[in-house]
Amino acid sequence: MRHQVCIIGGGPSGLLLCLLLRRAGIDAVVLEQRSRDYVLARIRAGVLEQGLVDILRAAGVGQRLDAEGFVHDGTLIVAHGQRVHIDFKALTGKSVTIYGQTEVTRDLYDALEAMGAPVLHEAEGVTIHGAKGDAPFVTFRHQGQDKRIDCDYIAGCDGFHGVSRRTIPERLRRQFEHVYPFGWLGILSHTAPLQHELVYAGHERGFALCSMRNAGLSRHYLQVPLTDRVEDWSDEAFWKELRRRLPPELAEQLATGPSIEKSIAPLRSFISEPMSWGRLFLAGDAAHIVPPTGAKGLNLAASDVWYLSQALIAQYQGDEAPLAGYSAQALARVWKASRFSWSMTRMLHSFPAEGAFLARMQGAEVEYLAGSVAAQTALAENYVGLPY
Ligand code: RFL
Ligand code: PHB
Repeated sequence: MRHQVCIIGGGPSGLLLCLLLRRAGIDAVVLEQRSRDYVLARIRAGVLEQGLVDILRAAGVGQRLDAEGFVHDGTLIVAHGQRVHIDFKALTGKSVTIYGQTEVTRDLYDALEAMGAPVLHEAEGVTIHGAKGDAPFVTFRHQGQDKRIDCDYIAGCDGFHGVSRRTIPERLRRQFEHVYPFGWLGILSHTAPLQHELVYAGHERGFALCSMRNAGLSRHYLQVPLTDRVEDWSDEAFWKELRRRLPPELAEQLATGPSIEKSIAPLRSFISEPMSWGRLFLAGDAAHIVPPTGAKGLNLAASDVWYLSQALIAQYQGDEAPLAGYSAQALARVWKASRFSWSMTRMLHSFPAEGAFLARMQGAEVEYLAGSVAAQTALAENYVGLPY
């Protein structure tokens, strides 16, 4: 088999890249190790920056998003006795849209299917060959048969645990990592969202976040020790703890009910440089991970994919500079979004091992935020997404 671009990984990065390339007439294929149902069952991101919304619309997958997504003009931060409303719209002129990653993925699948674009699910043993040379190819097993795809370029969109990043020789990679001493326990429930907007709550018992997917579906999170397991948390215990971490007037309004999904995700910051090697280009979680506090993971995947799609399109038109500059261009935005995610995480979580000094610093930071339009603007401009 031959395709111009072979994309490894059928998460949002890989599917969006495939759609953007195919819309530009470039023959791209996606290899995904899991089944379609498995990919669609993963509950992940929920906050889309304007940049991602614009890309989805331009790619022809904005219809359901426009009909069903919630536009949020701000968010509420409650911590250290302060209640700070960050008015994105007034401070930056921009908003974010609440629309689940699962729905984005479903829309991308549907659009690719309608175009007859190949997404090969349950591709096993995907291996990259010759990425440093002029004739790269990818081998894998699909439906019981050994397969080979020859291509011009390979896009590594296979997430943090994928094979693409590790294909780049270790001596050429610089990895930067910060592991936080806690995780997020998340539940999805058929209950009304706490408020119209998201509520980020810093509390001495730990961080909490009240988010949503739609008017009848809530997504809530609690900071938990890394040693906790999902089985340790009954629904009752979750709701009780969430109430304790919210200010009383919000705790009173919290609607509770049975969970329909419950999972724990550890938090880390991770960046691998460079994001390209020969004819292999990494995008999304394959190259970097951010803690979810700033809602940046999916949005960073989208900016990578945007840069990469434009660079590949230029390459096929004879302009080689954008593809040569892809890694540096993507990394510049990745570092800024990683800094924001790290600073939001530091400001709002409890770090008991770090003692009272940090807790006081966090208090001072939230107090400063509450009293400074400049500080609120800086937070808002990062939250709605830096331009690309
Ligand atoms: P993904 O989604 O991990 O997809 C990678 C795909 O590659 C496949 N794969 C392989 N395929 C073939 N061969 C192999 N060897 C393969 N190895 C792996 C995998 O099966 C998978 O389908 O990466 P991608 O596409 O780069 O997308 C990144 C986003 O999924 C991620 O950054 C976000 O979900 C992060 N994130 C959030 N991001 C936001 O922007 N806003 C949020 O509100 C937000 N909330 C979150 C989040 C992530 C969370 N978790 C669980 C990590 C909340 C949570 C709880
Ligand atoms: C979510 O709804 O899953 C969500 C929202 C905001 C975040 C992280 C996750 O910062």
